[in-house]
Amino acid sequence: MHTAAPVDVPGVDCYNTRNWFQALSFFREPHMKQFFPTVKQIRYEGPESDNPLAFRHYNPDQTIMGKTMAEHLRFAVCYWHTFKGAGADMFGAPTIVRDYTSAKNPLRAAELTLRAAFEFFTKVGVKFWCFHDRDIAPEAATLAETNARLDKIVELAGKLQNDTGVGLLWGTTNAFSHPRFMAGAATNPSPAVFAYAASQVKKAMEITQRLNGQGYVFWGGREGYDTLLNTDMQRELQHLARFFHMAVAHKKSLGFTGALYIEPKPKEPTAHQYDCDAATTHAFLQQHGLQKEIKFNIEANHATLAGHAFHHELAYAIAHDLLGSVDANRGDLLLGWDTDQFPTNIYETTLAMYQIVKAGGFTTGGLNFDAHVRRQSIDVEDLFYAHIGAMDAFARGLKNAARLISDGVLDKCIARRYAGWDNEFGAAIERGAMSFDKLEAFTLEHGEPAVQSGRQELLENILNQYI
Ligand code: XLS
Ligand code: NI
Ligand code: NI
Repeated sequence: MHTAAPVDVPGVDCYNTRNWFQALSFFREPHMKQFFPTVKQIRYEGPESDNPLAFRHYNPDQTIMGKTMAEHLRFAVCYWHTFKGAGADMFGAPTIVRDYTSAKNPLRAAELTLRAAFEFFTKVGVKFWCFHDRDIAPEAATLAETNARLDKIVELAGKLQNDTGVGLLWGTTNAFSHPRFMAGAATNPSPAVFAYAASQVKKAMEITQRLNGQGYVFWGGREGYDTLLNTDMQRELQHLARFFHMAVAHKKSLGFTGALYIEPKPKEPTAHQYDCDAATTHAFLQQHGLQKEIKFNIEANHATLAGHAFHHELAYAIAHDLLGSVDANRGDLLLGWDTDQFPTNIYETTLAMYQIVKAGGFTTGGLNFDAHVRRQSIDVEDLFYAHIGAMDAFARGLKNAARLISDGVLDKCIARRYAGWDNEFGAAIERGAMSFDKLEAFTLEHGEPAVQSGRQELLENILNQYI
């Protein structure tokens, strides 16, 4: 193992850009090689800048509605796509080669990758990262050896977090790549696989706690089925609920104070995934008495795969006090699968931030870029362009949303549209003081109700004025 002495950067506060420079000095120590030497700290240069390696809109220290942009947006970089993704697809080999993954010794490669990741987080100026257990340390022959590898890497991750001020937004487990999980993890027909998955989640939760993670995610990669011909759906759903109850119990026994999130997705890789969308998952949580224990990590591309708009899934989660965190990406509607592209659509980031800011913003959650560069984007600079564009897209969305909220234009229209419910008659229905008999009597007395325009086109025009 490489044993470079840790460099202390006291009091690094990443909400403050000046301190990012301080944190960066860590990577400039003579014993430390830079992994991204062609890229310096990314800074805000304003909308007129033509520097491709600068922010035009994301100005972390700028205050909007009482919080800085960094506090509102709580950006996170995901480890799996950004540092482990190599551009392979089902028709082609990896296209992306990084020197930090090339070491023969798998633990040495894991360590170099982690160091590269923290240089990247610091240079791009995010406050958080997210990982799967198997992203940061490769699986060994036995669970015990795998866990020992994790412990080593987590120790280094803890040091790098301290040195840079970058924190863990959430951790998770990969219980879908290994062949043992081909028929699912918690919904596997074999209790031994269920047990393996539980052991993995137990460890992943413990390392998340050790790294001060603000949350822990469950994405049910293969928790669903390919065909009902071989599936006992009722039994699998019971097992899934049992698994979550055990996870909640373990969280409590650890004293882990982070939030638990389920990340709904309708399909892919399974034909049908049980936590299909926010509403389906909400029903599942209620059915099993878990609605107070688990919130949602809403992913944009999963929303569209489920046939919903991203902001629909956010609005549904918010309406039921279930919004925890967000995987910020987008799909390609022409392709129709989970392409995990970087978000660039200002219309969508505006509508998403409108929901999030109106609901009071994130507490433990944030915007995690669960996105990967395209297969032909093979240079390290492409990783930076991708994150800069995505951060700017959300910064613009935030600014637009803040203006929409403070001007109250949509709120005023909605209040007018529902005004009937504020008078005595509407209020009586709402509080349950009416019956079908009374409503029939009202209708017979008042005749045909007045109708009003929904004003959709006008509202769309108004929205466009803010974008
Ligand atoms: C896959 C999911 C996955 C989760 C974490 O579609 O988005 O990456 O975010 O397991
Ligand atoms: Ni995701
Ligand atoms: Ni996804």
